Amino acid sequence: MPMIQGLKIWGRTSSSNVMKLLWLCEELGIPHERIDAGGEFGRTREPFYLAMNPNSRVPTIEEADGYTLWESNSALRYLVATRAPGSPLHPPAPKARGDVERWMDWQLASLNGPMTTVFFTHVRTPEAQRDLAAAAKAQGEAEALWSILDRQLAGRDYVAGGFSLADICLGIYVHRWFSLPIERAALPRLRGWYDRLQANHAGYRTHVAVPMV
Ligand SMILES: N[C@@H](CCC(=O)N[C@@H](CS)C(=O)NCC(=O)O)C(=O)O
Repeated sequence: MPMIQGLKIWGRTSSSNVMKLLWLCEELGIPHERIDAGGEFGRTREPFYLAMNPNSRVPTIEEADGYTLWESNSALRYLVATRAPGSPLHPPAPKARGDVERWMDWQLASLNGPMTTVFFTHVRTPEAQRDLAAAAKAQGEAEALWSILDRQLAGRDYVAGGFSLADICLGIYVHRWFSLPIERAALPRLRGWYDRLQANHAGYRTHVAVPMV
């Protein structure tokens, strides 16, 4: 399949959801141009951006033919479908695909809320304004969820067996979990998976396992 050219990724590199796409592009060798948007770069409330993404959020991807897509997990699926159809990163077989997709959905539906609270409290909120009680509650919720993933990783190198989009969706948060200045329960299989992502995936080291800002 000839590589499709002209992909643009709109979004700042410090966004965990942008990181997912940059990591996938490195895994699959997908050529792209990244354009800063969101956070201190603004742009997301300008009419041209709102026409692509009415949520004023990053990432948004834009194809050379004008097609645009938001929601990072949808963009991951789309990029595999258009650049690497049949890839084990998003396996075509229904049961294998189900195993990957449920963890992608779990990241957005379950882990996203508590992890966002913990991360924003400790990294993006000035000390005097931190709601430490809310952060502690969210940390407890996050730890219970990470314990579920720790059990899932028993006997598996990656979340759904082989390396997949599930690892990309969840890998962005496990770096934050182990880097935040908090006390954590020992979850050795989770830690082993985090170490494996760093050891085996250059895209993870470059785009995800970086200082938190
Ligand atoms: N569910 C959306 C969430 C997008 C989102 O919340 N993005 C954050 C950055 S991770 C954002 O745009 N924040 C505002 C900004 O950067 O201006 C996705 O997965 O793409």
